[in-house]
Amino acid sequence: MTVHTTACPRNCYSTCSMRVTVEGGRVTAIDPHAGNLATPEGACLKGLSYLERVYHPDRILHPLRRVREGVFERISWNAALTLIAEKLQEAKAKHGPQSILYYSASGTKGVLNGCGAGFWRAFGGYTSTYGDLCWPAGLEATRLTLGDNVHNAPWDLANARLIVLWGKNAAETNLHQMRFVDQALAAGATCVAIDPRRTQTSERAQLLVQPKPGTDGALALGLAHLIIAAGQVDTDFILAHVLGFEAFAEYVKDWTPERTAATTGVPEAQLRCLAQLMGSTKPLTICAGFGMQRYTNAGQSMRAMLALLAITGNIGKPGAGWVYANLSTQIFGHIKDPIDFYPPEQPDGVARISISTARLGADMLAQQNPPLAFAWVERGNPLSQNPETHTVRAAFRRLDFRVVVDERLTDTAREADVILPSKSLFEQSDVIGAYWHAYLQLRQKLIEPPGEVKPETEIYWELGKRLGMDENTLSSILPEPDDVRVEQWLEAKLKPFAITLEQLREGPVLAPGTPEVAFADLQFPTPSGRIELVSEEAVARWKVAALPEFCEPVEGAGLGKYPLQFLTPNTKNGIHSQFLNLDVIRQFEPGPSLFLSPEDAAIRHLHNGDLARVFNDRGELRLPVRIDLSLRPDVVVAFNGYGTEHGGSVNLLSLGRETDMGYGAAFHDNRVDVERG
Ligand SMILES: Nc1nc2c(c(=O)[nH]1)N[C@H]1C(S)=C(S)[C@@H](COP(=O)(O)OP(=O)(O)OC[C@H]3O[C@@H](n4cnc5c(=O)[nH]c(N)nc54)[C@H](O)[C@@H]3O)O[C@H]1N2
Ligand SMILES: Nc1nc2c(c(=O)[nH]1)N[C@H]1C(S)=C(S)[C@@H](COP(=O)(O)OP(=O)(O)OC[C@H]3O[C@@H](n4cnc5c(=O)[nH]c(N)nc54)[C@H](O)[C@@H]3O)O[C@H]1N2
Ligand SMILES: [Mo]
Repeated sequence: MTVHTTACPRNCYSTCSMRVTVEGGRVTAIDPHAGNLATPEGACLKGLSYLERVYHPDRILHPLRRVREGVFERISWNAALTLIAEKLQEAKAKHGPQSILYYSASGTKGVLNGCGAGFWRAFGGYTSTYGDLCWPAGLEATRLTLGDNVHNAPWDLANARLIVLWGKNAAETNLHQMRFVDQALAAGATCVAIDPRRTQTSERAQLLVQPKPGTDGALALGLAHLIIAAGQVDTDFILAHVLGFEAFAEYVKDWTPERTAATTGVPEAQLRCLAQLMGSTKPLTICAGFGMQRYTNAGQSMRAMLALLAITGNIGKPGAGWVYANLSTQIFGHIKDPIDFYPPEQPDGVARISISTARLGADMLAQQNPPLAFAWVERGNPLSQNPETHTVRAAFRRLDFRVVVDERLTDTAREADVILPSKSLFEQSDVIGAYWHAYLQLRQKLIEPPGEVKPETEIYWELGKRLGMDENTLSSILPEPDDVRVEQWLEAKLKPFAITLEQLREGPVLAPGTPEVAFADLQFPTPSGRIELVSEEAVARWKVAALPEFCEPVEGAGLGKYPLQFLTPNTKNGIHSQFLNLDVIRQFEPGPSLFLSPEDAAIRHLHNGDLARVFNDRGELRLPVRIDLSLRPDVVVAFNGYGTEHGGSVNLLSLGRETDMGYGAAFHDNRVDVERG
């Protein structure tokens, strides 16, 4: 029996460190690792469920070839790779290399993930995607305002006197953050949740504010109006460190409590109560989640929220600041493809086309020169997770050939001509970062992959040889397919940062230069060197107003023909489309439901358990009703992550539409109606 340190690589804030027991070549226990000060109590149920997931009968253990719709047969690696190489060469010869789409998403973290883009560059070009489904509007709003995406150490939240969990459901999506919220509460702090839903997070807050979806920008401006009117601003801080306060103060004069209440649906008395709290309690930390970030006005809303911290001087101090996403561990940026985020601006001589992740289906169909013929998907399940499932499916079906690398037969894998099995977290070493704490961690290889499973780097190596790439080219982009070489490759990546694999084998290590308190020196890497409430860069890059002005979300209340806002947030016990097939998870998350307010259910004569049809012009779903006594009327909710097996993805109803900045996806900017199914 041996015990090893490793970490959970899922796209999740917590990125928990784990102590894993291996007996006879099998993982038998997963325990906490106290060395990670952000996650000392260890993994959540999902992390513990790896004991089931890694050995689950749903895992694909060898390459599969499609015989006809829904039917696959086992083929050898040799047959699979030879066929793929042939199809790649055919597409390249006929249309050029850009007829190949390389699509990857957030299935797992890791430095080795960057090898894919390197491989396709060496192939001579490809079509990639820009933007991201997850967080970019908020990243960009933060960068424009503060200059950088860093925040105070997770445990510093215990020092806050007021915590606002804004569009963030930490008790379900960042469990470990609630420990620091609890510590702050025990020391007398106040916690406020801002969410159209009542959640496990808001149950632990003293105040729940339930705005109409997509109106957080207006809410922030109305709060700023009251704070300024009450003379609760930090004038010295503003004079020294804030750009554009006067213009901002002038603009928010119009955001009177009456207008704000009418726009947001938040009662005036509650607005005044929250403004009083924010204007008078220091230090204040706003933990902004991704909720309000999934609308067409997301970036401007987040800029308005950031302004509340700037005018009250709550930045650069213990217990204060903005906790959104911490990019301190993104130190390997040079091997990440910048075009993934910003499309046309970094030409590097390789002929690449880049299409929008948010509009994936429509952009795939629209591409002409050359048209797409081949897709390679890894770490992603776009038929469930990207907007506009119908269009994405049509776009995949239009191609000549599709390869999907995944561990399960997902909705996307079902569309593939060849499915290649992917490794689990215990089957190849990699170095991973995080976006809440700032630890770098080693995700160690602990067991041999089952069946014929190979890690992606090995797949690329073998495929490269069949495509006639020489070993020098391949070894300049990939580690050789051998455990020792993989670790040497990782060691070389770490070297410039004076971190060794041996250190990481013991436990997590903070990324170099990680501050305990972000912006403590009050230096802001913005064009003006100040916190920018007025941003010329926002105007130039995103064509939005220089001030964080409020625009209604495109499918906002009263706009369009459908009466209900459709929110599709995350499940507590899954990560997007992952984990939901496991028995241990299904005990708590048996399947999707449609949550309706009692008012909306009553007018439609719907009761708990009835089958309802939720629909708009884009699609429909049939789901069992759950009446949620605390939901805002005019809002309906179904969690994202479920697919065809459960009646279809919620994205059958969403539209591929970008956020105002960052090329994100405006998933919740989506109106629907509900009727008896
Ligand atoms: N258990 C679990 N944890 C996860 C994930 C998961 O799938 N499951 N995914 C990880 C990833 S990739 C991400 S991006 C994060 C996301 O983490 P969170 O941001 O915490 O999660 P979401 O569910 O996207 O949204 C949070 C809340 O925003 C609310 N919301 C929706 N619209 C609005 C709005 O207009 N205004 C306001 N104020 N609130 C709104 C929703 O009701 C929801 O409760 O979680 C990470 N952690
Ligand atoms: N309607 C709606 N849609 C949403 C959201 C929403 O709030 N509402 N949230 C969005 C957000 S925040 C995100 S981050 C995205 C997530 O979108 P995705 O990243 O596409 O979703 P996941 O289901 O996490 O993972 C995709 C696949 O990666 C596979 N995978 C895991 N590990 C590996 C590996 O090591 N190798 C390979 N090859 N595959 C692996 C998993 O089995 C899974 O099938 O979804 C977005 N979609
Ligand atoms: Mo995400």
